[in-house]
Amino acid sequence: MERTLIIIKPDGVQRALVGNVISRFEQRGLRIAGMKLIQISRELAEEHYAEHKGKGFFEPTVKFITSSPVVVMCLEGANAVVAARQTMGATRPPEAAPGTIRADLGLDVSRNIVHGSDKPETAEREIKLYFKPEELISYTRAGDVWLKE
Ligand code: DAT
Ligand code: MG
Repeated sequence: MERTLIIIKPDGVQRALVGNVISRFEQRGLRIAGMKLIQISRELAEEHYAEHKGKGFFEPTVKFITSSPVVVMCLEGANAVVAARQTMGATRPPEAAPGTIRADLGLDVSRNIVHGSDKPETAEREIKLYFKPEELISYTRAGDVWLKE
């Protein structure tokens, strides 16, 4: 069982795509371990995007992610990191495969609707940025036994 950190970015919330995006992850089989609506501070955004500091898109990306509320989720499941990235699609919507969130719902890299951790180690770091341990709940859904042999 693996965990990943997902953010429905300001464009997703403002375009009323929250339910659509959550549905896709749920239908994939991923389980919601934690979820909340928050407004990201500049400090948190800079820490979240620290690996991109110095790049041209860093400042606009920080401005954007702090511009309006976001939904943060911790999702749980087998290979959750890779599975969620697949369901999201490639970073640039024109390169994302049809059927993915970024291809179906977006057009431009700067407004690509969702964030998802890129590696298990990143997920561990990012989950800690957004959730206290007591905000994450481990439980079993009735349907979980139907997700694998
Ligand atoms: P991902 O979000 O797929 O992990 P990333 O970590 O390379 O992609 O970049 C983080 C975010 O920064 C990305 O979702 C959107 C923004 N971004 C990346 N490259 C960009 C670019 N060339 N122009 C504008 N925004 C960009
Ligand atoms: Mg990334």
